[in-house]
Amino acid sequence: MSKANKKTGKKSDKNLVLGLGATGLSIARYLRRNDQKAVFFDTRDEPPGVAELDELWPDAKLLKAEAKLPKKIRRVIVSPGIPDSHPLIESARAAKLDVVSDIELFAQDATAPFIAVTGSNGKSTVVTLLFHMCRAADLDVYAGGNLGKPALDLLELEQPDIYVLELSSFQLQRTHKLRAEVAVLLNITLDHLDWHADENEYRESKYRVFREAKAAVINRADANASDCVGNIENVISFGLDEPADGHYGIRALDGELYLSRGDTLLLSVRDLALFGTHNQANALAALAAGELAGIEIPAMLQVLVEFPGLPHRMQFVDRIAAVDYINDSKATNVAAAVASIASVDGMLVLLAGGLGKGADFADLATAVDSKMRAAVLIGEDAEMISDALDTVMPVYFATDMIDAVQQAAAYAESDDTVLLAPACASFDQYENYAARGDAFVEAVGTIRR
Ligand code: UMA
Ligand code: ADP
Repeated sequence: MSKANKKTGKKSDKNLVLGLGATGLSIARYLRRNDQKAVFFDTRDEPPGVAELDELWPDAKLLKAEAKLPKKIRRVIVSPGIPDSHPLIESARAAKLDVVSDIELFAQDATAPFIAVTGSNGKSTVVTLLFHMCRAADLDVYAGGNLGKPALDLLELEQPDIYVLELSSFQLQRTHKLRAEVAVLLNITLDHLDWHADENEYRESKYRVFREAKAAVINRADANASDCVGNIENVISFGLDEPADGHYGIRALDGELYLSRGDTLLLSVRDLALFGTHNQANALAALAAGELAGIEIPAMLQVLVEFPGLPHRMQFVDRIAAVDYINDSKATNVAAAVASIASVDGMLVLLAGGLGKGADFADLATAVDSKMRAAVLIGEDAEMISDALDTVMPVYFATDMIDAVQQAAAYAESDDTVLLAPACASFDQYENYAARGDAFVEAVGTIRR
């Protein structure tokens, strides 16, 4: 219901849209389609979406960076990149306005069921597995959200049988109602401490995925998860241990490990196209979610045998002079980098660095221990990572990606791996993780030449 201004009695009828990136533009398109009023705001001098907004909404009002909360605002719709500490959000909350994410609007309007996937790591992989699993089961399916295509843009398309959404903590924090057909929480390790008020807020935002869900997938390694799904009837767990009846896990037989449901062996991990223990966990989570969405197991197993993984996730780049080069640019936090290091056999030269987002890099030092030939560091928080690593391995600094790869090639010995697993966001040097991964691939190319 619209709020009314107490003094004038006039109805508040406008939306305030914060952020003009991919999400902001999708919100603009949504509001336009729904004939709603809006004013726009972005903190940047030249927001990326300005030209497109101009075409889409020629008379759109774009507020200046230092603007105060305008009058007659009914609702504030916020892009995920803007933290809650922003003064406009604080003013909006003080004025008791509704502050929501694009996902809140999606959930209100979606007429087909959706699977919601969150977690600190593995989201994109699991969402993409589920997308292919739905396709293999002949379902019309769209995937989006944090994965890339903003959720509201999916509503423009013909109604599918099901949606698969990747949700970040930023998006969940401002989502009040999420009636997911299946809600999946993959794992929680610390990340985004530069955005969230504290660790607890980050964790709580992840658990919000279960609010109002009809069915849930939880990780057995997360001791708190089962408390958050007490009111959900259908809950399936996954984990790397042996599973109880109706749950997913790993069983060993004659020295071979199998993805299993209860005591039924489903697939040898050797037949999984993805590699690394973390991807066994991702495959099990996808199987559990797929089951809850009604997909037959054979169709899902076929996908697990064929899907090689997304670019920039443990992507083999080249083997040069008996050294493997692997691009895991999407390892944007410490836990992800630890998982990728763990999945490499033999010694490695780690290429890391970027924006640390307030992380503690001590865990990286503990995890890498005896596997590391050396680390080559780039980016804004290179010094901070060096402080954590230089007691356990030789650490070198590089000026850019080409310098980093050339140094790494010089330190690597025969049969080593040079692994880009930055443990950091890329925004200090690159547009995004994909641009950083591309720069790595290009730099590896310069060694071959
Ligand atoms: N920004 C400003 N001022 C503003 C608005 C944004 O400086 O007024 C900055 C943000 O701090 C951020 C960048 O601009 O550095 C992008 O922010 P945004 O909210 O405009 O982002 P979008 O372009 O809308 O993209 C977002 C997601 N980005 C973030 O959450 C930072 C994309 O996920 C997502 O694909 C897209 O919506 C569609 O849903 C990317 C991401 O990095 C992959 N996500 C984080 C992650 O996975 O770790 C959460
Ligand atoms: P997200 O979308 O959550 O960032 P991705 O599927 O894109 O997840 O994987 C990003 C990186 O996280 C991978 O390159 C890998 O290093 C790491 N990773 C993936 N799955 C897991 C997992 N289940 N546990 C820990 N780390 C993981």
